Amino acid sequence: MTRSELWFTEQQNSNLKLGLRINKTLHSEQTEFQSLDVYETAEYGKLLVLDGCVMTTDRDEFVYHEMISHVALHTHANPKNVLVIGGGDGGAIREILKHESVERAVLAEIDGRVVAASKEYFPGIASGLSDPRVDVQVTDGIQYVNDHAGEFDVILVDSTDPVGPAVGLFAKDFYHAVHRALKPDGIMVAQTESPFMNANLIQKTSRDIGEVFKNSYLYLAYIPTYPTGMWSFTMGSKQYDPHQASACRVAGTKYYSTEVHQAAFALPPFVQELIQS
Ligand code: SPD
Repeated sequence: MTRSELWFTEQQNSNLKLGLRINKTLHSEQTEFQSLDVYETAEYGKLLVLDGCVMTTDRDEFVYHEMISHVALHTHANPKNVLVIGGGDGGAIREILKHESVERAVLAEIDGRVVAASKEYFPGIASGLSDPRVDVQVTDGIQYVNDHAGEFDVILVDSTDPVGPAVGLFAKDFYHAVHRALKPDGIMVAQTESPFMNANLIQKTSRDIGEVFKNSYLYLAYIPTYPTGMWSFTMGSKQYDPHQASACRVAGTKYYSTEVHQAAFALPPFVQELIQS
């Protein structure tokens, strides 16, 4: 049997590409907001691509979804109301629902086609979207936070990369709106890209979130199919300190643990320098 010579490549800059061998193209469309493709890859299972960028794969999605969710949800003493902005595949929602304290999880996703494609091609990732605690809103996340002051314990910004529909989700005005949408002890976490590829963006978001919130913290996780594999998240917290988080209170995680929570905040000096300058 001959191997397919079809490759998906994410062009990271003029010198760097990430490539995944494709067995089959399962879906391709241009939505109102972006291009959306689903491929079956030879190494990483099914792959969701938006505007040419890897969003998630069956094989490594757990790292990103556990780390964008559980770090904040274990830092907060009693998270009941949680909002995810973006994240239409449902992976963050699936993790949030593992917390018994959570009474309501809202997903504010601008592109309903992402939700539909995830339900069809990634049922394991989208599995929480039909849970009675979940409210799926196909809407602009920026508008949603502006309209819901003081409602949430935790807000997760599970955005695409800072191009196209996601640009506004990396702006300081948006972090102010997120701050207003949180309760007095609320926490936000935003995905903030790769220290190798996006140093300037990390510097800016860290500074902006640090100016808007009482405290900000950067932490890392390792995601093979994201550019360079090293990925950052930035937390803004009104009160809680993630170093004082509870021990892991959910079962069945494959990356997140009590120890990984603490270790994720240990930054290599070159990353530490980014957020100090
Ligand atoms: N370069 C990849 C950045 C994507 C971050 N969001 C992914 C969405 C998965 N729920």
